[in-house]
Amino acid sequence: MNSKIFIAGHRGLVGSAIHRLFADLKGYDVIVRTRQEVDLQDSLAVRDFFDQAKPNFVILAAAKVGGIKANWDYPVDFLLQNLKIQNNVIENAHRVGVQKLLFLGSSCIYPKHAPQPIQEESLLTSPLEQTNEAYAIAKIAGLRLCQAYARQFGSRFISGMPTNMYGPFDNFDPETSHVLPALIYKFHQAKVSGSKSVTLWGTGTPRREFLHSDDLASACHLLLENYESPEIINIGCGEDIEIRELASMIQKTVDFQGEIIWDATKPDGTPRKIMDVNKIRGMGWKPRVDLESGIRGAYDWYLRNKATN
Ligand code: GFB
Repeated sequence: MNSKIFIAGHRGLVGSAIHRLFADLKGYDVIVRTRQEVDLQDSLAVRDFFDQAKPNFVILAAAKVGGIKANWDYPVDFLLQNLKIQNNVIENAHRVGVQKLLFLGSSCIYPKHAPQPIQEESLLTSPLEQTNEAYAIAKIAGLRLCQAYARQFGSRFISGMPTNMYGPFDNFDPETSHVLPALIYKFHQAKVSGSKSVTLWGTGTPRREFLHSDDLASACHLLLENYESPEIINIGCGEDIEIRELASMIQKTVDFQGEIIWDATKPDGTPRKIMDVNKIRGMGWKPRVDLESGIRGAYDWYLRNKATN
């Protein structure tokens, strides 16, 4: 008999990739709900949904997410919405006897000045980066809640910590999105409107690691079926680049001929956050999408689905 798996957040960047993968796998019946059908912030709605659906497995990819500016401008939304979503889903998963739950956190749970590459053991060893503290605190509460269920009830509630993600179904809004989709949007708009320059945020010197959402989906599959420890596990590609280099790559992909202006009045965020991925690599997983073709694919998706000329 197939196992019922609830993928929370299936319309987002990460959840949609996980949905695509599990929809094609043998042995699973995938359950998804839109926000209109079940608002995960509504405890009663989530309770009713779990009573009726009774999933065997849960992947919690639903979250309020955004780039550096959105995190800074809306700390209440990032803290409160994420706490509500994860508390409702994790508590009800336990209540109806879900066999295994995978909670997804973020690399921003680690201290601003954690030694690089960041090992899982760096969690809570020194202060967080200010620009995304609200989101990080919510995600730390989520992973700790999973660990608490594991300790108190023996629940198989595990937590994966993905690095900066990108891919289809990303948010391309220039104000609220992460850097990679924001740059696709900005270079494309500048190209079609004939602008001579594009203004990017910060100094361009921070370094970030980027993982394609399809690679995260394959990591989630592996962890759900093979990872049993309540200890968190990093999910990344193990390589990072300067934001300036990323900008050049996207500029080239979009074929924008103008100049880049760096607005240093905007925050840089954490100087560097590259994950130590030895733990998940040791399980035989590795990413398949290289950054250049991943950016090409994300731009193609943007052109097909979002771009207005
Ligand atoms: O991806 P991003 O918004 O967030 O920004 P974080 C990464 C870097 O790109 C920062 C620079 O140094 C930004 O200043 N940047 C340059 C830009 N131009 C732009 C632009 O037009 N838009 C954006 N968004 N950035 C996020 C956290 O941190 O990482 C989240 O805020 C989450 O909570 C996520 O953890 C993974 O990488 O700094």
